[in-house]
Amino acid sequence: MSNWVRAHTNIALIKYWGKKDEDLIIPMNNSLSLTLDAFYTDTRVTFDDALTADELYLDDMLQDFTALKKVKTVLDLVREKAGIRSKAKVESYNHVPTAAGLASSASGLAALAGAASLAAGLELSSVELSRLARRGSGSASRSIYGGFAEWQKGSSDETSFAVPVDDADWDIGMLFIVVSDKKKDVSSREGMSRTVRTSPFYQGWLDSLDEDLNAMKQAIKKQDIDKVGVIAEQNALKMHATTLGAKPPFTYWSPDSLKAMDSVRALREQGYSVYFTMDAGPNVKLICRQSQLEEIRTHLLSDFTGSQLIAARPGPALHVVTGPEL
Ligand code: FM0
Repeated sequence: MSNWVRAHTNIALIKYWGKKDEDLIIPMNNSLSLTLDAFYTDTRVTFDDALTADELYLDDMLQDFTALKKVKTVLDLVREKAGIRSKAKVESYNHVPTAAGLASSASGLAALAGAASLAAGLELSSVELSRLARRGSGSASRSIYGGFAEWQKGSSDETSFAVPVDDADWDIGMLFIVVSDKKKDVSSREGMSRTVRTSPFYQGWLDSLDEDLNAMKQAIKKQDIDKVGVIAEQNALKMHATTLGAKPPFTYWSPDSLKAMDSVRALREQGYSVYFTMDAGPNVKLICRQSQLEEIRTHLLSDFTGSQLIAARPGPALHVVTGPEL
């Protein structure tokens, strides 16, 4: 039997931004995402008595201690649950169409949760897998599912997990605009922590979330691409607004991010249902009809190069694969 597990990345339409409990990764708010076909991670875990320390190989390269930190959290939880003492070798392959900083902790930690529990002989439910992935990285809790998923914040380790919302088997897709990042990085972990602690705008973000979440769920149910897009775009802009009020302030936007936003607005003026969202980096992700992905991509080729534009469709849940795709 193969121990390789594949998890696809997800992009939040209602963002997770801020933790109530930084150790257990309990979020301040519910979030809602779409899992995508284009980006995924294949991972295998082998528990081995002969190892003296956990090892992480990412795309065949041995990683240092920093990269191992989130991985170790998940491995320790699995060892504790399964009564295993051995160290583990983790082999992981990231499938991102370009080397463009799109590698996501969401697919990585979700695949690890699946692969480590499989290797340990644990038979976990989706909810248990979601809780386990959450401890590695919050957004990974949603990558257990295909289609749309909602991470319900809960109030404890037991009650904070994602659930499926809709299989996304309708005319929706995403187009990634990969822009260069010349600025110094503020990780999402550090960025959200600083914002919660210091930004006077953070409370405003929290206060408007219930409304966004409810409207988003309605829009998904009605398969209304324009409503989904409008709400997602506004939600992302509000999240990014909180970072400007932080001490010290920061932004994930680059000049090219603004250029991409302008292109989206111009396409909208031409009648396309197209909207954008952004995460903890300068790349811009477009929400549009799956049936118009290629048409929109063609239009954008006047502003961006082909390799900057990556189309994605809704992707599947966590699953076992016969071997890694190399
Ligand atoms: O995905 O500190 O999961 O909802 O991408 O590991 O729990 O990397 F930038 C916005 C993802 C945050 C929004 O944070 O943080 C979203 C974000 P961790 P993550």
